[in-house]
Amino acid sequence: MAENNQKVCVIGLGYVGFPLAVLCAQKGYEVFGFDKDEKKLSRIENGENIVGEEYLDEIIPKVKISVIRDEKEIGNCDINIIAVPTPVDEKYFPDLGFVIAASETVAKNLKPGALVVVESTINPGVCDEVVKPIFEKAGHTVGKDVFIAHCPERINPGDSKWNVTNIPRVVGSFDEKGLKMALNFYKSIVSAEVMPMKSIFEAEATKIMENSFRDINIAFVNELAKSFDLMGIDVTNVIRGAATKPFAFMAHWPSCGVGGHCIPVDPYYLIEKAKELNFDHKFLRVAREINNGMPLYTVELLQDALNLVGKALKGSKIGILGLSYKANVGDLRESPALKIIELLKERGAQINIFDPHVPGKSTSKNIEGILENSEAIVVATNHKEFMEIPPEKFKEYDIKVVVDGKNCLDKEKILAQGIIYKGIGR
Ligand code: SAJ
Repeated sequence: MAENNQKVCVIGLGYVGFPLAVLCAQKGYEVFGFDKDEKKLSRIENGENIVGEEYLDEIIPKVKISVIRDEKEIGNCDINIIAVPTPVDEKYFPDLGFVIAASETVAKNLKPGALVVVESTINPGVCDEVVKPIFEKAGHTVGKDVFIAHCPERINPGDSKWNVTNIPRVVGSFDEKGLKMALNFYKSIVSAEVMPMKSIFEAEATKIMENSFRDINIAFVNELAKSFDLMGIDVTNVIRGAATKPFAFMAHWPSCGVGGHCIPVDPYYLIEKAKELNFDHKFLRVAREINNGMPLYTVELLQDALNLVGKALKGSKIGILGLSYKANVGDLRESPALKIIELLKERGAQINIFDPHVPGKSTSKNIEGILENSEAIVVATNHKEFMEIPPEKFKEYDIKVVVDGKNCLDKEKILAQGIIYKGIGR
């Protein structure tokens, strides 16, 4: 629970910052939220669950989050959490603009002696080379009148089991006092292990390692999917077979691409940092190339399947089921579906889109609507609504080809309808 009425300010009220702010308020902190997006602030004032995570629904009505519109009010807070995006630009170069802006805002208004924790995912060295100098330039002495720590976020949007209340954390700082302050804070809100790292660099490296681990393992099964497809082997059955081994194997699944705010982005932070030190993370680079190539691979599967029924991509009516980067959420960031649509349009296909979680960007209002306007279907997101489509329905609407980009449909039943089915590696 909160110590002696400490005030917490969360800078960045997205899928990471907002749940954290709610949790801090629930644990007795006086919580303030700061965000550039006025809409978010007013929605929070209206008591809305602005990230839509169900576990927050019952907590929000019982807690108070005060929004800050005058950044000077940050100066009342004892603990400042920076939870802003760390994207990459179109050339996959890290964009620390949000972290820099947030750090400058906090540094300008800092309460002397306050703790500043960066939760945004960053590469080793960012706290030392980017964040710390900002506070020093503002006249603060790190370890004396400001304490800086890094506690990388581990939010998994849409996960009904793991969330900010129970996910273990790692924490690193520049100094003992900063580490102690950060450990005390996270131990007061998280009902899971909070592991102190030997340095802030180790804390930065931990998260990048976690997500790079995921990216290379997905690339591994994506490459297997391509080779096993040529051998007529269903890679998903082989993965299930390998997963019967109770140790030393961790299943990942091939798909039409790797999206989201983290997995396809974080490895580039490490690749670029190591490049500064003349080290080439070729393995990470190759994994990124494989995963970035999956949308094109999916389009080529569709093209070959259409050719089997005497059709070309050009002029064909293609229905895209799903825009979001992962199941049952409405988040488009780095979504492979967007790349697939771009590639199909370049090849002259006529596109229809339906994603129940992204109605604003769907051209059809429902599944029947998209099926009646399509000759072939690409499943780009494994939303539960799509997995419930009876295979007969594809036949009913005379769909000739189904490309299952998330291997989430019943292959045998679709084939039994006389429809060409192509999965990713199955
Ligand atoms: N994907 C595959 N094959 C897999 C797993 C995922 O193709 O075996 C694809 C998904 O379809 C999606 C992308 O990769 O497009 C990312 O999937 P994700 O499940 O990692 O989803 P994120 O990015 O929302 O959440 C991840 C967290 N996910 C899990 O560990 C399950 C975790 O890595 C981080 O806590 C989080 O990013 C973060 O914030 O860094």
